[in-house]
Order: sequence, then structure tokens, then C-alpha cells
Amino acid sequence: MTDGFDFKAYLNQARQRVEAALDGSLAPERPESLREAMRYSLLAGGKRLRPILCLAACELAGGDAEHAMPTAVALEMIHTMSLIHDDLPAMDDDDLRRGRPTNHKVYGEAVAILAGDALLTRAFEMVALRSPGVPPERLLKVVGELSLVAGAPGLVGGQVVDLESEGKEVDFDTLEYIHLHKTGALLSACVITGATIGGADPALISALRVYARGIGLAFQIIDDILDITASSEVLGKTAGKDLVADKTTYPKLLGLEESRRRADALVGEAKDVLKPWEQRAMPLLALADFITSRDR
Ligand code: GRG
Repeated sequence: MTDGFDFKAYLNQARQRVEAALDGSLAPERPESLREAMRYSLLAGGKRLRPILCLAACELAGGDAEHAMPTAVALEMIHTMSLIHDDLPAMDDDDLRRGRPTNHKVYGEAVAILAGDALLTRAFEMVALRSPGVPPERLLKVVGELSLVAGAPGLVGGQVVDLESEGKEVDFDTLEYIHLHKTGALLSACVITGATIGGADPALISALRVYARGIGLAFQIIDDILDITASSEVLGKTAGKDLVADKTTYPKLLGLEESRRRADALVGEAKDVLKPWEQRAMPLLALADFITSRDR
């Protein structure tokens, strides 16, 4: 479906644009110590999948990707703050993220919590106050989407169920609930907000919701597989944590092979739904494949 599309070049170029925008989003301000902690995690690398999904969806809808850049930055800010908070001793208690010591290891717990809070609120500022050229009614929809995704109906709800499931036998429905909320919701918001800024019609928005559900679940299945098969050096975060914590994961419930088959099938379904937009959907189709072929 994506023959002839130079995905590597697309990804490199998109990443460079995103990195520049992320850098520009945290210009000098007081207190410098807080800014430093925010920049430490936001500019620590990462695949930048979420902002790129947002830009690609905006272009698929016929919009100018530059108009979606502040929202793309906002999505990476929400993602990064969720990683900072997830790594805290009260949550996953980790000391390695994106190949470096976690935020609280460097700046202490109090500043790490506050850096996360400041990134979350800056995300809304990016959309509401720093998105020139986008009609206000589209920005309002984006703010609504982000507020649902970041809060109890999204990441926070998923994280709470995940914490409550520790040390318990978890059934398939609960596992899927956790993944759809902790991981899938934000990936979905990426394409929905991008497409909204690009002026998508309801048919495209519905198709993108189906696409996002597929890639969201597939992304988490691959994450579970990589936790077992990849090293901490390659992942840039502590590998093997799920086994140590005896966490319920897809490989635990289905085995490695069946988990991979399921991820491939979900990505296949996600791609099928974008068939009517085939040419313009090339980046999103290739990004779906990237989710199952990635090694970190
Ligand atoms: C959003 C208000 C608010 C609070 C956060 C801590 C928390 C509540 C939620 C946890 C969310 C979480 C850490 C989900 C895991 C998602 C996941 C699979 C992250 C890894 O994503 P990658 O591989 O990472 O895209 P990089 O580093 O490449 O960006």
C-alpha cells in the first residue's frame, strides 16, 4: 500500500521540524530551574510518534501541517509529562527513560512533579494561545479532545486501573481497558486533533477513530513484546520490568507469537479503514507499519 513512499526521509524530516518546534516552545523564562527540568525531559529524544501522527492527520485532511505544529508540540508535552509522572517512586519507580536518568533522579521528586504539571498546562497554552491561523472553533474542539484524553476518561483513568491491577490476575477486558486509556487515547487524540485543525469531514474523523484504536492497541502489544525481547540500552528504559512485576501483558495472556499476530492484524485493520484516502494517507499507513516494525 505504501510502495514508492520514502518513509525514512519523511520521518527524518518530520522529526527535525518537530524537534525545532519543541525547542522553541520552552524559551527562556523564570524560574530557570523549572524550565531546565521541563526541557530535560521534553528534549530528551524519543520517537516523536505522537506529534508526527498529528501533522500527518492534518495534511490528510487537506490542512497545512504548520497550523497543527503547536498542537503537535502540546501532544508531546502531555506524553512527556505522563512519562515523568509514571517514572516517579509513587508510580512505576524507574530511573531510566529515553536513555537518561529519569527526571526525579536529576531534579528531585518535587520539581519532577511540578515540571510535569507545567508541561501539562503549557500544552493547553500552546493550543489556546499559540496557534495562529487556526479558526477558534477548531481550537476549542482540540482543547476539548485534549482535556478528555489527559484526564479521568483517558490517561489518568488508565493509570489508576493499571495501579489497582498490580499483583492481581487481570482479565482480557481489563487489560484492553488499561491500554486503550493509558496508550490508545493519546494516540487517538493525535490524529483527531490534527485532522480537526486540517478541517476533516465527519467521515474522515470516524475512519481515524477506527485507525487510532487499531494502532493504539498494536503499539501497546509491541511495547509488551519489546519489554521481553529488547535490551534496556536499545529501549532507553528499563527492560524486563513487566516480568519482574509479574504484570499481566499480551504476551503473558497470549504468548509472544500470537501477540505479534494480533498486532499485525490490528495494524492491517487500521490501514484498511484509510483505503478511500489511499494516496494522501501514505504517511499514516507507513506510520502504522512502523508501529509493528519498530525495535524500541
Ligand atoms: C496526563 C494528567 C496526566 C497524568 C498522567 C502517569 C500517567 C498519568 C499515565 C501513564 C501513561 C503512560 C506512561 C503510558 C505508557 C505509554 C507508552 C507506551 C509510552 C512509551 O511511548 P513511546 O515508546 O516513547 O512512544 P518515546 O520515548 O519514544 O516517546
